[in-house]
Amino acid sequence: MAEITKAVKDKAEEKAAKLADPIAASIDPATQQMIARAQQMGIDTVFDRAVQMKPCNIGIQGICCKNCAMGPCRLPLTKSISEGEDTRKGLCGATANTIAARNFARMVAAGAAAHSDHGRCVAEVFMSAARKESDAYKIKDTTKLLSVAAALGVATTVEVDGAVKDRNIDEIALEVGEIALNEWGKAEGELVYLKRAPQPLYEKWTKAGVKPRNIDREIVEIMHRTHMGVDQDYKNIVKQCTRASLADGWGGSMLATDLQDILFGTPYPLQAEANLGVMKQDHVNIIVHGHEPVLSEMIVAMAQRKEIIEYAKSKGAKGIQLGGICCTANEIFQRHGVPQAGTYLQQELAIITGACDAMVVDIQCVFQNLANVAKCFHTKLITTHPIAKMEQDNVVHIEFDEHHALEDAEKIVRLAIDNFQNRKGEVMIPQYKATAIGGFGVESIEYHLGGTFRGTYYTLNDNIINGRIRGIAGVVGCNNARTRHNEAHIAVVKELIKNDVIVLTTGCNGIACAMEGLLTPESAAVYCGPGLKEVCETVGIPPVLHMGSCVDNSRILLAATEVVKAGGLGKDICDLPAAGSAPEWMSEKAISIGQYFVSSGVYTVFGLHLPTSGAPVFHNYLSKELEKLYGGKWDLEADPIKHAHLMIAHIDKKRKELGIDKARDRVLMDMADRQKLEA
Ligand code: SF4
Ligand code: MSK
Repeated sequence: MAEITKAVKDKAEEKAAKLADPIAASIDPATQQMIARAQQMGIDTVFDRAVQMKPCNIGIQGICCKNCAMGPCRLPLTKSISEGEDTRKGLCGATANTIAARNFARMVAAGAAAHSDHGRCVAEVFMSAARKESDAYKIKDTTKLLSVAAALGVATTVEVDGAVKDRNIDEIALEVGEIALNEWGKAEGELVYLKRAPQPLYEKWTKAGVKPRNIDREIVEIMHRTHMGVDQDYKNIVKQCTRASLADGWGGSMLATDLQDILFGTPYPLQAEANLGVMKQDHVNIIVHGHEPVLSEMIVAMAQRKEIIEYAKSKGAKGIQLGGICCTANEIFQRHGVPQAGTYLQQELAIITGACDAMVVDIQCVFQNLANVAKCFHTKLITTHPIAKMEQDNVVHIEFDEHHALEDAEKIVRLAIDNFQNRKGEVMIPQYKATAIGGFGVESIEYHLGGTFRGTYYTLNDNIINGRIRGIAGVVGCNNARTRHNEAHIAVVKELIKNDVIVLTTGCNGIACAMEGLLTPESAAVYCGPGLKEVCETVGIPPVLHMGSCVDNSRILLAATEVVKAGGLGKDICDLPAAGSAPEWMSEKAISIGQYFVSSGVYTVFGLHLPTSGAPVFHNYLSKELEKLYGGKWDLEADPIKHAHLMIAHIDKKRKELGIDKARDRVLMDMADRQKLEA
């Protein structure tokens, strides 16, 4: 009997040991609460699966090749190899450098493809709007249209009888759409937007021979070059990584951002709330998850219609509560103030509340396990994109098409409303949420930090030069279940603002900062160093500026370009006291973003690990040699405080090179120091 009891106990302990510790899994109390609830209900989440399945030690280092059927060839890195001559090779003779570079390149290709295909979809919808084929989509922001037209070389005026007149907006929109769509597959030339970069950077790209010819071609060429037996020089492979990543950052992503702004409005600061606590027990809760605002914009519009709200009330709900997960959250937050329900790692947890009447997904970052979790509740899981379906039979597919977008959105919202009465079991919505201000595009930063007078980035530059602001950091990217949810995101950002570095954020870092209350002007008094605090309080901005979704990293490139243009901080992006970071990255898109940041002159630090460590020579090339070509380089640091200080050290180095390090020495005074002076 005693033995049976012990066996049962051992089994129970073994099972418990395979579950995640909610406190160790996340710093966020709402997340901890929902992980514990899932475990009590016997539903596994990504947090448990991360405990149960360890990553492959060879794959994680980037040194497993499966590019042909003679492999997979695995080239483990041992201590003796790293110290001596590296003779490792696959069956074909591919070296560790070749294998790691090929794997890295394929990540860039997948990431650039994901962002750029998103952009292509937006461009197609834009064309329908320009051709007036769609009732749902219209040219909303004509000011942005005119500025994008100028960047694409589309004339905005016309000469009639010797007089210059404004050109018809519809004609401009059509030409913008045609030129934009052409960027994906034009036969000759180079991407038009490359010329938006500072001239010295453009010249570096020209000299290095990395200017993208068209978006699709560079992605295809990576797949060709990394096929068995093609490019076997890691430096040459990295060259193509640069070209494809630039096609993402200065191509597909930038076009996605611009065309989205024209269709749905350029973001300006607005207020919302963030975290799972935004869901409401007595409302129909619809969670929109994925990336393309083409879908979510229609859901937002439909959920606000009077007859739809009345329909929800007729089913016993008090109204409709929308919430976003992942970059869809960022898109509808920055343009409509729709609350952000959570980050990438909270997607299953939104369903675990028992209050999610529908989760509507499109593309990228969507867990297939959502279908298994939804099965345990009443939640309707709705896929909407022709390229992103799920095999499970409880998933409903309602294909979204720009030609009948409003009808599709209505079908989806009514399905969610009809499902409200099907809730079963106890609803448990964690009572945690924070206020957040978002909507800081290139244009609104110019307004807030440049002022109405000058309308440029001059005031921002002035504050950097006088040292109140030490530098600029772009902190972006995903969560990763291999590390404590949001811990590194928040630690890195807090350490930066404590040291007077203003933070520009996108993606899931933006949501993490929103959940932590860092996207409010009031947070400056609590977390910032004296210089940044003073600027934030004077101008009324948060120390962390939310700039949107993953494709909106292109806004960071353009903001950096504006800082260069405003003068006094060098001639190129690499001259700026600025650095980039992705503390909890996980997606292939992050690698593409990292590569285009680096190739645009940004010192870029990733957290966790990089799939390069098994090939030290290749890793060294990325983290040292690339700087000679473009002024930016990769770095890796898992410890968030050290990570932030690597960025700060780089910022200080740039300040010194610019000769503005002394200015900062003078302003580094806290209130007590000042009071002493005043006395
Ligand atoms: Fe192995 Fe070479 Fe085939 Fe890769 S391409 S799996 S290294 S034989
Ligand atoms: S959603 S790519 S987890 S940031 Fe863009 Fe978040 Fe990363 Fe997806």
